[in-house]
Amino acid sequence: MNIFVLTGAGVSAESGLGTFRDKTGLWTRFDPMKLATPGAFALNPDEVHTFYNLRRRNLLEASPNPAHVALARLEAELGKRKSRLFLVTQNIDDLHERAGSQCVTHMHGELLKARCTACDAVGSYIDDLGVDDRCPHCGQPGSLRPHVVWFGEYPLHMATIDEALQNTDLFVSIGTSGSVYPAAGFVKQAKDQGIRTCEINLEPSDNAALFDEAYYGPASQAVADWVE
Ligand code: BV8
Repeated sequence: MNIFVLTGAGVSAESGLGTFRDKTGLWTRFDPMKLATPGAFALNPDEVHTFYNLRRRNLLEASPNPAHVALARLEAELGKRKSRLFLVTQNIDDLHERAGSQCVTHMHGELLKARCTACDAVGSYIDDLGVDDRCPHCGQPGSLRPHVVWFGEYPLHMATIDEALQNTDLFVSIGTSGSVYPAAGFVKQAKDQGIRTCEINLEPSDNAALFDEAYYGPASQAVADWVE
């Protein structure tokens, strides 16, 4: 039994990381749509770096919650039964890994990594990033950007994700509003292949109608209950 799990900001909400479209938190001051784009970075790299430096510092203070732990347990359990959990996340935090998940596909990149716009090298980076930082690989000054996928940029690992979707028995979407594509389109892809679909969220998402079953409530409770 292979399970495909897609997670979004809701799975990390109870770890204190902001979501995008809820009424509280970081997003009341920043508009991710204006800051998470290549155009914004070209125009105003300082402001974009500040936006991600704030989130990186938040992340370093945060810890995984029972939802992340339950998914790490599920991965181990399925592995014992020669089955597979394919975990793809829209989140750029490392809480799935810190909870023990061994195989996490970050389709929107990773906040604790930086990429050099000169030599394309990607490396882990936990300090504040700034316009003067030098690439540790090629030495080029001012060439580092957060290794995240902005709006208008192509998500990562799409071929791997498509392949996993072809070999799945159950599709589960956790903590996502279903408002950002192509991630929001995965559930329709699964349904069109006759795969059973399940949503676990605080409330019905934009594409709630596409799910065969749904469990609503805070992820730390709802995901742990579902994994049980
Ligand atoms: C692209 C990284 C070309 C940076 C992010 C159709 C097809 C393809 C593209 C598009 C399309 N239509 C429009 C587009 C363009 C665009 C897009 O989708 N725009 C939207 C706004 C309409 N998409 C893109 O630009 C993508 N690239 O299209 O490339 C292409 C074309 C075809 C095929 C492939 C590629 C790139 C998008 C990636 C942008 N980068 N993040 C960063 O983090 O700063 S997106 C960012 O926002 C997140 O990564 C995430 O994906 C999204 C936020 O969504 P959620 O995670 O769902 O978070 P949200 O706050 O919305 O919802 C939280 C949910 O949790 C809520 O439902 C809430 O109820 C729930 N919740 C809250 N608390 C809890 C909870 N649930 C449980 N427990 C709780 N405690």
